[in-house]
Amino acid sequence: MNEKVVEIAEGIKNMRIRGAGKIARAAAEALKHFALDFSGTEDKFLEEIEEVKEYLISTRPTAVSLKNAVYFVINRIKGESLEELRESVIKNADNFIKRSEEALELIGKYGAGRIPDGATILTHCNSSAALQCIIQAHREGKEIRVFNTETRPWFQGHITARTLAKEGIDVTMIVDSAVRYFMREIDIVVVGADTIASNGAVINKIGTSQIALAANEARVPFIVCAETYKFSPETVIGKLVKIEERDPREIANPEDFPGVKFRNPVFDATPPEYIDAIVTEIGVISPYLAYEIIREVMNLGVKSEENRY
Ligand code: RI2
Repeated sequence: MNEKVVEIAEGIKNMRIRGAGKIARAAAEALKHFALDFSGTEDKFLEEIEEVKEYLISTRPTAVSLKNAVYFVINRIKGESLEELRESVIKNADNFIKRSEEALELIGKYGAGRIPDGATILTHCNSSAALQCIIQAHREGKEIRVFNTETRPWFQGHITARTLAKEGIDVTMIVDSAVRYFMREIDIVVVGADTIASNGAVINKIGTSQIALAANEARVPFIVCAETYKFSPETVIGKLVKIEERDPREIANPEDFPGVKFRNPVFDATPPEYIDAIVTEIGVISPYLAYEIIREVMNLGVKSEENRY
């Protein structure tokens, strides 16, 4: 297997590369490296790229962004000769990365509009899309304050807190279990997404659904920022989103707790009734429009499961 592909795939697996958008762009980059470095016949190219596809998709099971990126590049391969095939993969990968970066910019603009001047925002984990909205609101001159969860067990909240502080935004980090305690101070919750199902349920970092419940109880708006490639075509044909369970040693050393079992699911699902809006690059929508996004943007042929994104 191509060295660069292995380096990226292992980086995604061990979370050196993380965040649903970043892993999608990294997967596209891996396919580009495969094409750049390949030497052999056309048939071998097509055979090996299938192996690379399966390998990349196997690295993390929940974020559909990863699969959608890989399918975006592979479903659009055109050409007969090796040169044409390679060029096509490189072009598709570059195209995906560019579209993904442009999507973030637009999400920032649209999402910032939903953040009132003087707002206290709560965010969870580390989402580039959510941060884009918060930072954009700040750059537009809005006086905002952010509470962010540290986000056990990987503490992605540390990245969020540092990023916001660097931007000069007033940020306060809290433990995950303090969310309801602070909810009375919050005006809006802004989070990202790893996958959005056809019924509008949002799969995001573990703990998101508890935050949504607390927000709902306190009548605090809850918005999700997500590029359209976070929507899952295969949920239309009845597939359930697989929730990744990682090594319990990410929580504690089981040897220190004889007789104790550990579970470490890293995502959960927030039902659409707890979500006020989803901010995408094609507009701010209700979660109940998820199916429309999947159908129109991803051109889903429900007849073919392969026909993703
Ligand atoms: P962006 C992350 O997953 C978090 O759950 C975050 O909310 C989501 O991806 C979306 O991130 P992980 O890779 O694509 O940390 O908005 O497990 O950056």
